[in-house]
Amino acid sequence: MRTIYSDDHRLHHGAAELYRGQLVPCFEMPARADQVLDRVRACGLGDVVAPDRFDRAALTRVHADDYVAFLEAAWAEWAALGETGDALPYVWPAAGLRRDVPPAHIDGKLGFYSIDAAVPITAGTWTAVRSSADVALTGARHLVEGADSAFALCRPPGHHAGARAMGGFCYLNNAAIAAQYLRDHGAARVAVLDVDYHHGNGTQSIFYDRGDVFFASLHGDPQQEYPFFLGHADERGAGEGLGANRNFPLPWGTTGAQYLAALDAAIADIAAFGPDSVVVSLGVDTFAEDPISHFKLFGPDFTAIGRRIAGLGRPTLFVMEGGYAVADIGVNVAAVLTGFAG
Ligand code: Q9C
Ligand code: ZN
Repeated sequence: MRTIYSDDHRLHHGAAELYRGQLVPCFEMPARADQVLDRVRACGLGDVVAPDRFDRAALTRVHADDYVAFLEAAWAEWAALGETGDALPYVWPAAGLRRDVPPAHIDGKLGFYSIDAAVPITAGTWTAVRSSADVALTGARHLVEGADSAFALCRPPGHHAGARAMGGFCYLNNAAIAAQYLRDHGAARVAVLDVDYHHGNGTQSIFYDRGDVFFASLHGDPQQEYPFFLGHADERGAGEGLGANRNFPLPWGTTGAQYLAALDAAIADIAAFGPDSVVVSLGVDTFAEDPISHFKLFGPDFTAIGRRIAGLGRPTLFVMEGGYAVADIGVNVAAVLTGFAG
């Protein structure tokens, strides 16, 4: 399996995030991708290649044009105020406030285009974000060209980003952009399987009313876990998408055996949908030692996840999402990928 990777991710390095009432160093850091790359090389998974550059139009197939324009300009607008630290949102158009008048000031835009404050924008963020999407698109292109699998080592991650909102360390939804690319290049039906610890709210919302892209997610129950406001079991899709969305909320403390039982159900749903290709939002923050998560998966469980996905027998693109136990993230990702490759 080929890995697609770019050093551009290092240009995105936020300083701090809110955690239990304090500003702490960002959990989503460059060392994460470096660890994964090291393990991919060490385990002999396959070649590591640079991404191709894709047109902006590939991004606006799933994101609103004004949102992409906001991301492109955000740092310049922030820096024009004389700011040198990270741009962060601090006010949102929640219930009772107006969403119909887009603000002109960057402080307003940051809140208008986000769901939370876990999205620092730095001088290099857009370059890294755009490159991360290129990494995913290149992986999708490999599938279109006949590869049976590819690993898009994306950073920053993407699955919390919606059509018009950043959030949860995510800016562009790499998995959704890749899934749409596959749809636009010959795949009539695509399934996205999200195994990150957190619900893939952005991916779900992007495809919620569509019957051509199936979305299945296993994640911490939103009753007790971020993103709290999406990811419940009764979200089954809408309109033409009714039946093409499936959530498996799981409680804190979920073990490997419990997780794999839910995964079997998700995979049965995907098999019944009959996708031409599969995109996996691959987070390993389900690991027992993850610092911000509460599942109890260990190394062999990650191998088992990969093996089960291989059982679908479809061309499969793995897209890197979360995982914050930095010392172990590479081992756990490599376990999924080698489990898949057999
Ligand atoms: N400071 C992904 O795994 N939590 N994102 C914020 C802790 C946000 C996780 C509260 C978690 C986002 C891609
Ligand atoms: Zn996550």
